[in-house]
Amino acid sequence: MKINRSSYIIATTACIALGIQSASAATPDSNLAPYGPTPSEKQLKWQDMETYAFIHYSLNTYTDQEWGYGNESPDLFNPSDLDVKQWVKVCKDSGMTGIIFTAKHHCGFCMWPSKYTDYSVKNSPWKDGKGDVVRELADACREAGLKFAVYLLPWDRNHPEYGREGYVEYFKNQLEELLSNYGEVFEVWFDGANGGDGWYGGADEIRKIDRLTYYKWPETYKMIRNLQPQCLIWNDGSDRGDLRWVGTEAGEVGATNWSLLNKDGETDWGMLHFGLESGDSWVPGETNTSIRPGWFYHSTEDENVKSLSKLMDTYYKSVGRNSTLLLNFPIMPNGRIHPTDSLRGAAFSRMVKEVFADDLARKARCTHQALNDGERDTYWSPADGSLKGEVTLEFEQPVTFNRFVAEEYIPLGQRVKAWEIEAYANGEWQPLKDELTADGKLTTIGRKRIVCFPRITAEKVRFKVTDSKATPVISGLSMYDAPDLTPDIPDAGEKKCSNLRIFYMSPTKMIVELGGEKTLSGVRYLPPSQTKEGVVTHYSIYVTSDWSDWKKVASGEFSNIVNNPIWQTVKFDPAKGSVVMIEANRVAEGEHMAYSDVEFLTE
Ligand code: FUL
Repeated sequence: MKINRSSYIIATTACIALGIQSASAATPDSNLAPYGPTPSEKQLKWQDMETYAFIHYSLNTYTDQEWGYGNESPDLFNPSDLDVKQWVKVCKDSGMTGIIFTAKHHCGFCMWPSKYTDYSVKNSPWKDGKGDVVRELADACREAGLKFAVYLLPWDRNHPEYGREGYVEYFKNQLEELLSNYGEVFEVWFDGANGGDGWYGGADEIRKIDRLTYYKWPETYKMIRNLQPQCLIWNDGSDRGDLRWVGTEAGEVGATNWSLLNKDGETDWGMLHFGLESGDSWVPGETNTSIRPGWFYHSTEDENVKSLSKLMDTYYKSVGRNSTLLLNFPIMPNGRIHPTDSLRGAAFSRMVKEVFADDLARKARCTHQALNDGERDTYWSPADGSLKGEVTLEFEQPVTFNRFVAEEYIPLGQRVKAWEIEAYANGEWQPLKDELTADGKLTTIGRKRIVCFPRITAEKVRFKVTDSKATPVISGLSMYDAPDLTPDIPDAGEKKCSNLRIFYMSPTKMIVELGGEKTLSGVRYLPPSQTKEGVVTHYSIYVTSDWSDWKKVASGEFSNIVNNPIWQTVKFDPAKGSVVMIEANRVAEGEHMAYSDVEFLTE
């Protein structure tokens, strides 16, 4: 990354001549050295991708599940209209710069004809077993100028050897296949869900592994670096990869977000969500979420595609907080992305473009050119090495705006710990507070920090760094007037609709009276959202009309409910009853089951 010193010096001189306001003189410091950990070239390039897509597609799509158990038949995979070009178009139109594809999810089914297993598309009716979804997608991405990457789940609920030595070799072989035969891969995603119950070749049992040692990550990492040196490793809480999970699938990282972690040791939730100020390694956060409540397609969620305002909120809380946004688009059973998702994605991309179309900071009568030249390789830094500094942007005509963006020059490290923005309006300086945080305070900046606040008209705007680990190095300031969004449908999980009589028979049995006999065909369960305590992960459902003859109508697991606490839908053969019992066979934490809401599907 080139530091454009000459334009910097010209800019500074011009600004001083024109009288730029600056508490600590903004003169160039030609000896600025990096401070602390710094990003690699590939981490810098990755962060420039800003928004890229996840695509979840596997046998789950055909079983209406979030996690397969590993015993689902490959016969299920027979899409009538699989069209990777449509996926690529939708993703491109949604502003996505790349795609990460679920080559293998928890069920172990391979979306490419791996030579190491029969549990793959080669034993499916689709294209008479001659198809390769990974190949088609990788090619379509390249053709359309999108980057391509793979999600390969270490936990494989199908493989007989899972939990034993043999599986680790198998996993490595599969990764080698994917990294050797499909061109450039920009990221490998190793989901953190690891070990538990599964089919395991018919053993149908619980297998636990030590996630820190079992997979022999150091060897695998060596192979990845060797085969694809530019590829980033996403790994959740195990051997440190190049990127980190941000501790939630809700689509937001902490407003304070350091791109740092320690090279060794466990990472707790706080470290994932906020980074670690004192961390010794550059491990930036990637914010992942789905455009729908679930990761896989469920027709029951067709009405719950995230609203435009929710997607914008997600953008501000990911890209706008020194992270990237990995946004998931599920594939329908026919092999295409649903039109609502595609329209919402396109609206999102248009809105992002519209919000950031006109940088008002450029209209400042005198501004520091390195700060508003639109270049990320020029920067401003207080001359005296001070940990504080400020710059004022002055406007000939008052400007109206509601977004402010600051960018640090991260090749020299992430430094800023606290900053402020003030607007001079109606004869006084007023602080602008971030309306997307509880206290409105501004802490880290990193690659990009977007601040949202109510629209204001001002003659001058002051940017102040009030605390920094080392002298701040700022590469850009910009201001925008984002159009108002019309409020739209609430997102899944926000509604509360039950007013039924609910009581407990024991800490793990919840009874609901339906108010008369009904023909019941399903139950929906919304877990508590802020805690794992009482979240039901495995359930049985019973129905009765006389309180003595209980008919078991369903049992199973609520997959991924801990990381993604959304409505869970269980459908079963219609059964008559006036009372329903939901039994928690397992809860994520604690002894008592808990819920936010339940609903019943009746005929
Ligand atoms: C999770 C998985 O368990 C989900 O199924 C999904 O793939 C998501 C992206 O990661 O942890």
